[in-house]
Amino acid sequence: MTVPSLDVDPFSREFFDDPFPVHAALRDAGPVAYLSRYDAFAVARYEHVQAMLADWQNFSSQRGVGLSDFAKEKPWRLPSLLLEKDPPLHDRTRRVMDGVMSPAAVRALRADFARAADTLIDELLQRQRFDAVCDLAEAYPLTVFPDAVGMPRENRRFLLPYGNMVFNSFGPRNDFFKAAVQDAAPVLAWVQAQSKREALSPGGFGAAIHRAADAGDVTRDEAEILVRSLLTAGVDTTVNGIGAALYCLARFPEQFRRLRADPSLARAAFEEAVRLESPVQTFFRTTTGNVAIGGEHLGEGRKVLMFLGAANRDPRRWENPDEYDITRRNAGHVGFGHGIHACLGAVLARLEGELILGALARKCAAIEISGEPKRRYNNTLRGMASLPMTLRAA
Ligand code: OVV
Repeated sequence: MTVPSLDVDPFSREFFDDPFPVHAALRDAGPVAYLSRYDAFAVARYEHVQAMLADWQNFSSQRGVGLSDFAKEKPWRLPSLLLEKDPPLHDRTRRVMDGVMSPAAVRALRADFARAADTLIDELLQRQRFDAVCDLAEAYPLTVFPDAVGMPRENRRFLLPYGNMVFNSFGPRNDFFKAAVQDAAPVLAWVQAQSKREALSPGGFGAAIHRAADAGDVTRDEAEILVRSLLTAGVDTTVNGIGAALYCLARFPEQFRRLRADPSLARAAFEEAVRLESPVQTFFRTTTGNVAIGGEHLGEGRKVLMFLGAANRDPRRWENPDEYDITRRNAGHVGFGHGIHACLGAVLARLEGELILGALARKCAAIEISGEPKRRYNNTLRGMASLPMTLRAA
């Protein structure tokens, strides 16, 4: 075997604290490296991550997009009908969900989302100091997203430990995963109940999914699993995306000045934060037969970890990859994935990011980190647990 072997642990605290030297080592090792600790392969160069994302025939999602191989281990939850399926089943459910999250449906949310963003920034401007994670990056999606799904107001914070658990589950059964399972145990029954038709108000995405069952496009059981996808993937991701943007704008004041000078850059500022910080860092695929990656050959049934975050900072693809530059031409970044599994909710995430950063740009003269940031540890997601922040009114 010519594939270089690395002893690194990409699911450890040390790695999460500073993944970038390991990202560089993985990219420099070759198109593919062997992760000896996990008996899995790693792909970290942009070219090959992008090619893998495009190639669902050779790199299957059906055997799970985590380390666990569903062909060998029983899935710990009912598999997702989107994330953990290949064509043709994937495409059937994806078509239904594309209809539910149509451009028109998302456009209809804009006014409410904008009002919520303005109100929240006005409230935060009244405070000396707040936590940009809890009070902003979590608070905003936890208001607008469950509203859009049609969920009741109570207990929405329960979505956070639930998402944290599922995103941890794509890694090994390490202490991060075990702690997340413990944290989420009390909310599991609640989350499951929220997928039911009776729990969802008529105007939302949830009800629209259940109407697709009336039309015969999916079964009633499938409709509940599809609502579960929204509840799982729709909050922690945008929390970390908005958190990343705030963290970037506070660390790159020149970029915040540019955003203030032209608030129409808000959407671009969010997109660039998704590239640079890559809230979703990794997903696995499983090889469906003998495959080649950049001339290296892998056999059937091998797990391959795609480092989206490393691809998004690959110097082979990006100029000054570690710089946050809100006018960078960053089209093609893989922060929302690529190909048939590309993020379904990206339209919503971008709307949320645009409106929160737009409100900041119009209302604030300065944004500062005013205490010690604390990292949040998760096997898949990159972000902060705490980010003390101060805003100065414009
Ligand atoms: C992208 C993503 C993450 C987690 C869960 C799901 C999707 C799902 O479809 O359940």
